[in-house]
Amino acid sequence: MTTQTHHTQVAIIGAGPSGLLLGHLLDQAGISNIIVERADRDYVLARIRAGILEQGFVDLVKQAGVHHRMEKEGKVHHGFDIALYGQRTRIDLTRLTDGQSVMCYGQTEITRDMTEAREQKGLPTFYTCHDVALSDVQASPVVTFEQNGQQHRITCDYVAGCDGFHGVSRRTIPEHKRTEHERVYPFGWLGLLSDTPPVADELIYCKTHRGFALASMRSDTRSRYYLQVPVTDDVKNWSDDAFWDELKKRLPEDLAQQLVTGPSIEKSIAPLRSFVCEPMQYGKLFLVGDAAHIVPPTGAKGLNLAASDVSTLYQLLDRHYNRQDKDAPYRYSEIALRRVWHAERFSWWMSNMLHDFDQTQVNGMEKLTFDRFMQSELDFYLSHEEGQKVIARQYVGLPYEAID
Ligand code: FAS
Ligand code: PHB
Repeated sequence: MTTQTHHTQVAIIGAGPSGLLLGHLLDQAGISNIIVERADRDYVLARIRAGILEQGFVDLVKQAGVHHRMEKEGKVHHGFDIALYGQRTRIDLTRLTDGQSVMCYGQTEITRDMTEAREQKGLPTFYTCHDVALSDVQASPVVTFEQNGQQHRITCDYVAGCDGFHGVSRRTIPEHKRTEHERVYPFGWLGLLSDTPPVADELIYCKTHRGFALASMRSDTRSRYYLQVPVTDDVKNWSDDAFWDELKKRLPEDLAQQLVTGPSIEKSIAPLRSFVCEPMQYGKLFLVGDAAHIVPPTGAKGLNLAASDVSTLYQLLDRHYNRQDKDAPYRYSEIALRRVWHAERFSWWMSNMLHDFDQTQVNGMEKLTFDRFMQSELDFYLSHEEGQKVIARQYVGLPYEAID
């Protein structure tokens, strides 16, 4: 069977939020792109993940022209609570950051919006692609794959690896050319989605002796809750009733009494890790979003870091193609990594502050001692305006680096 050949300026691997957002911005700049996605369209659109968008992400989505439903259905949040053993402190984001806020709008929704907008533009997207392989990425990149029994071959100027933590792009960089930094946490997040009204108007991050819990939401009628569970736990161990009973034990008492429960729409356990691959590029291959880095979701940074990578890469490719700055793309990794490491540290810090490390030995110290240190550090931050400002400034997202 003959191989179908294609050419484009930028081949994008992965039709998740990174790939879709990059594709829209490149198209707007007149830069041709093709997306190659391993899964089928419905599978990608069914994934339930992040819920909080930084202003930088919201601005990019507006720039890409795919913001209409987000503006109608998304909810601006001006603060969130941290409940330290039942004692709630509100982090007033807007006051502490001179006017900034975050948008509560599910990743599932923004992925659908960008997918449908791409289809309306008629931009080429291949789903259910098997054996995706990248070659010659240092000189003249080629992407090959098989779809429905047909072999395909894409020649391109650049490849954007937007294929997540388990994708093919990072593995294309020779091992001796990349350094991987990783910390795996001894717990995961058991998430539940339900068509029940949220227990509060804003998010509540709870630190308790029974472990961490998060009360989040997707709308006024759809809630998203998380419980810290041992990394060895299995979602089959958790009936809906068991989940609701445990959540009530971790929420502040007044909220536990007003919690509206109901059947789960989705329930799953996500492992937690901190991970960074350096550098984030190799020749003409760029790693974007989860392909390059992972954060524990405690700081709501995963999806938002992907957006700042996209912003940096799009601007550098725009300079390359439209302002004859031929070397611009080679600055990507250095610029992107500065913001990545800030978000990695904040996410690690929030995770250490808010979770119960159920190991007897943590960092060589007795668990109780470690927990007491963590509790007193968080107590210090929450009880001082300066400390709350540090949390607020990072939660709304540090500024994107200006590309001069
Ligand atoms: P994604 O993983 O979203 O997308 C990668 C795409 O590439 C997928 O569609 C995949 O099918 C495709 N792909 C993979 N391999 C391929 C190959 N070889 N060829 C072609 N395509 C391939 N972040 C938060 O901020 N808050 C949260 O609460 C939160 N919860 C999460 C829960 C889970 C279970 C996971 C896994 C992540 C969570 N995250 C959260 C982080 C998440 O939102 C990511 O940051 C976000 O999905 C990053 O988007 P992408 O970089 O596009 O990667
Ligand atoms: C979510 O709503 O899924 C969510 C919100 C904030 C987080 C993590 C997850 O920090």
